[in-house]
Amino acid sequence: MSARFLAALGAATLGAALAGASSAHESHDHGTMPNMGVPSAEACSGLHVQDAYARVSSPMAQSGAAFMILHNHGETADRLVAARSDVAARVELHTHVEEDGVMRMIEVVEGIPLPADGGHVMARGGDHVMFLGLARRLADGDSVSVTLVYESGCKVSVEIPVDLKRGAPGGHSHAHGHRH
Ligand SMILES: [Cu+2]
Repeated sequence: MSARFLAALGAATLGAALAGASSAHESHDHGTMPNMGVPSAEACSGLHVQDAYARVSSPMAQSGAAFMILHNHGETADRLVAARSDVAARVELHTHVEEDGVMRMIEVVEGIPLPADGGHVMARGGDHVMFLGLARRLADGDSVSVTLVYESGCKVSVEIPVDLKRGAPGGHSHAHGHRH
């Protein structure tokens, strides 16, 4: 058997394994949906949002971001898996990573875990809710309706005020070219 054939075989096996993994994942998702149901209001009552605000980097900005502190006062861990809003064409969960000394933002595909009786800070320079393709301009004093979707099936709606005056932590994070 040639080395080339072995390599091809290896790639084919890997491909098959990946295909298997992705279809297994899909069927898993579909399988859990029918019995997921909607959690009771009580079951979701421990999911709180504190100190939320949204901002844009300029009046003409096509995108914006929201920051907040997520609390999970419940006894089971949960995970923020999505955010929805009519204010933008797309709403994503983002974080910042440093690559070659440059801060970039990337989508947090796996969501943001919230331990039982724990929380998570979404703040400037870190995790945020990203609004891509704003449907309208955002100005100080406006508010944005956002629904936070949790892994448990809980949905928490929040009215987030637009606050353009709030300073960035550290005060200089806007000097690096990455703006919201
Ligand atoms: Cu972002």
